Amino acid sequence: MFKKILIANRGEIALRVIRTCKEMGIQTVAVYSIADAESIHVKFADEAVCIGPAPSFDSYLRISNIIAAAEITNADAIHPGYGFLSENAKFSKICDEHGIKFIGASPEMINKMGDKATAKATMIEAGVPCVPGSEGIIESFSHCKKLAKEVGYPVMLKASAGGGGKGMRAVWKEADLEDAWNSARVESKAAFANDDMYMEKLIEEPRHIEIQIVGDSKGRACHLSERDCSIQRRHQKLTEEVPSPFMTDKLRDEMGKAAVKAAEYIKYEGVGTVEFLVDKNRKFYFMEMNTRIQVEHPITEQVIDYDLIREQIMVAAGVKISGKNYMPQLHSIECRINAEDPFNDFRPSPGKITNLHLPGGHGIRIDTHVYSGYTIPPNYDSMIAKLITTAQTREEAIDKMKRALDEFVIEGIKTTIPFHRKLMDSQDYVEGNYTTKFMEDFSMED
Ligand code: MV4
Repeated sequence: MFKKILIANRGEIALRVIRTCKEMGIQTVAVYSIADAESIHVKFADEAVCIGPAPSFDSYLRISNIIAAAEITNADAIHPGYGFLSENAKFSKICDEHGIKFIGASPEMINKMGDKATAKATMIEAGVPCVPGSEGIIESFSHCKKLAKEVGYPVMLKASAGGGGKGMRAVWKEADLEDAWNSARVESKAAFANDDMYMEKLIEEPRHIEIQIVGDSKGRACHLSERDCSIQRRHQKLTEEVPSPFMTDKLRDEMGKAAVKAAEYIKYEGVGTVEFLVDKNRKFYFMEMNTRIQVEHPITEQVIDYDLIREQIMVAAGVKISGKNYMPQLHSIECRINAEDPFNDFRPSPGKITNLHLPGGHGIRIDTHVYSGYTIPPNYDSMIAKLITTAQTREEAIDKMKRALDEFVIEGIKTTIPFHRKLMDSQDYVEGNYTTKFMEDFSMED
């Protein structure tokens, strides 16, 4: 087992990893930028190394500084958390070259799943349901036009290097295809220095339902049920829940089997997530595979009483997995509390927290790094806390969420608490009647 793990991240996920390391008797090293000198993960770690100035590019993304921190503290593993370098193949490779265990996917796996067209071709080989469309990259516009006719409008153009909606265009008729093709490639080139595109039949009003999987070094995998992440704004998840209100036992069994088949086919090792699009007829299609721990992992932990960070560390240390599939025994909802103003187009609202009261009580979990007097720096992601409620039924979990949101006090900055409180009163939400289109019609106005 590792003696010392360096956490190459910040905020709530850095604290989350430090907590599990402490429970496992593993020493921890925090890295921090100058802007995070007063951050709680620095205080809770056994050691802390400043890795650079505020901008992520010069600190949390600066591989040389992170490796140097691992070397001077003699860390034998690095946990990347999510975001930053968590799915950076070059970082994974450099860790290997320095004899430091990267608690995540291998460089080959990251590249294979990071290239969306390759990932999809692999899933087709594995027999995992995929959206009908192009066999790999589109070679030219004339090829694109021909493909769209075969697939049938509406179609979705997607950037192979993309993800999270960048370089993606829905095209409803041929007259719009060329502009979409050109603008998507320009956007993809700018964002990823790569403009390879692929095409899929457009799935209208899909749900985003993802399956948590764990693979061991023997090529076996199991699934830990689903998470419904359909409520998103500009491809940013706002709230997630398990079980999905759209799920049936049959669908869960089929999606769980498909996710395990995907993981075993690629011999996936560690904790991962297989994302699916689910249409109104409950047909599901592979969308993407993520090789990192996800922000929303706590709701899965809550319903099956399972520490996913511990699992990541154990698998990375070569300990084999239990191999059991898990069905949700409870209902859990996560609301992402962001330092944003929902009454002003969710614009960021960094600054000093002058007063903080965290909700508590039975079935309440809060993953946060903030404290009263903490100043939220403007340099990073706006998420400051995750409020998670867990109960026997969805109704009880929603009621608990309402009570917790009413109790939650954060003064000195604007937050999305009022948005979540209004969401919990929305009839469509309460009835579980929502898709990825939900936020298009949601308004904070009465
Ligand atoms: C789609 C789709 C409809 N049809 N693919 C969004 C980003 C990336 N995860 C893929 N996405 C989508 N791919 C086909 N063939 C609709 C989306 C989509 C979406 C998916 C999940 C969650 C939120 C979304 C918001 C807009 C579009």
